[in-house]
Amino acid sequence: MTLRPTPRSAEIFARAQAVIPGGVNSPVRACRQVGGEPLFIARGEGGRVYDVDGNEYLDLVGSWGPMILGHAHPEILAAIARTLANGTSFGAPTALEVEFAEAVRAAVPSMEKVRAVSSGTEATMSALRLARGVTGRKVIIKIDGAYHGHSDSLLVAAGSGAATLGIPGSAGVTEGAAADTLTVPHNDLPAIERILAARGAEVAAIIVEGIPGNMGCVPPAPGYLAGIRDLTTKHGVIFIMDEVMTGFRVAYGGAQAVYGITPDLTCVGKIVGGGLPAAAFGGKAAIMDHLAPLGPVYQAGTLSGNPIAMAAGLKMLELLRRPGTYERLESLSARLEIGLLGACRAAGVPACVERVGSMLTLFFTAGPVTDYASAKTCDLARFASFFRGMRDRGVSLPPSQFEAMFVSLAFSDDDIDAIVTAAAQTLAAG
Ligand code: HOZ
Repeated sequence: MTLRPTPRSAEIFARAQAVIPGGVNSPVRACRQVGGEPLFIARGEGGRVYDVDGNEYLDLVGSWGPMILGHAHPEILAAIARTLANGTSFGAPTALEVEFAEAVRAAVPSMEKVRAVSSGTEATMSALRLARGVTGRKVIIKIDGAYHGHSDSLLVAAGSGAATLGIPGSAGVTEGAAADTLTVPHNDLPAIERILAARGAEVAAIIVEGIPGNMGCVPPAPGYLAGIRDLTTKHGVIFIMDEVMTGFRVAYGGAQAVYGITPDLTCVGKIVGGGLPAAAFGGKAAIMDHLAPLGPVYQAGTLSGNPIAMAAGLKMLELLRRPGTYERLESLSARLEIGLLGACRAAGVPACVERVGSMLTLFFTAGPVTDYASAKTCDLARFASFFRGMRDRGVSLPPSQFEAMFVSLAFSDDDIDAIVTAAAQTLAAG
């Protein structure tokens, strides 16, 4: 039953499929796992988005993380407008880029030097190249079901859209690129230890999501990240923490602040761009100084440090520094977790919630979910009908069981209660 007619979205999607592969510019948006079609969004305001048919949705996608303050935040729009008046791109340095790097370093002290790029994919790809250039080693270790963007060597056993669509290794990635990527299960420190004992001298880097969010949200077990830190130090391996989702989200200083870890390199994105295409990587100065023009590792970009994106990101970080930000996010998100679990229990549906701060996944399995293998025990048909029922009741969820919901500061307690009521009705309807 479709409670909300969406004929305009359907019409645009039909046009889209003739000119855009699958009708979308990023695969998960096609809503294939949930047996639906994408909604075309006309605008957003606070915690809500509005589709082209005029339907309103409480938005738990939040542009996959960046909209932590809600959509169309007036102070961010004003910062963009002020900067826009001076021009949009120069391909030459601006003072805003320096301010941006200083703000990122102040938030994440392990990022002693920072380079701005335009997307999380660029950040992780560049960090890997840097790690290989610095160590002179080829092999990287990544986590099964983790997703770090779509550069070749990171598309092995990838989460997010690759997991959603069942594409564990992408066509077009050469055997050579894939052969240098070794994978281990999430939260399996002994597996990392075994690889490093056998091949440590070949391994340039291990890359982990601070808190994996692309197999759904699956927190690190106690001691896991600290164990990786110890092992990488012992074997001279560069520890890269991908905080594209978690940076400025689970704490102002990201997952590394939550767990007390100092990685060698960190990648940030999403929130740091204030909703515009900006990301960054950074870390120990002794490593970062291998980048051109100081060193031999090449990395570049015409739109890197784009002034509009820098202005939006800087304003976003400034607003997040206001007292009470993360306490409020925690209280809204805990309310959502408790409400969703209560709704599942009342309906007799086996489920668990994995959550760190305002990032969470409702998994349709008894749980706990500790890695990609346990995430895959979920009832995907149940998730699909839940997604559709929630959409019909005015709640927009990420269209995959293997993604995280993101709670926004723009929500009120009543908004959270409305989401929980929609969940209870959806689950009761079967
Ligand atoms: N890879 C993103 C989620 N983990 C989805 C990006 C998008 O569709 O915008």
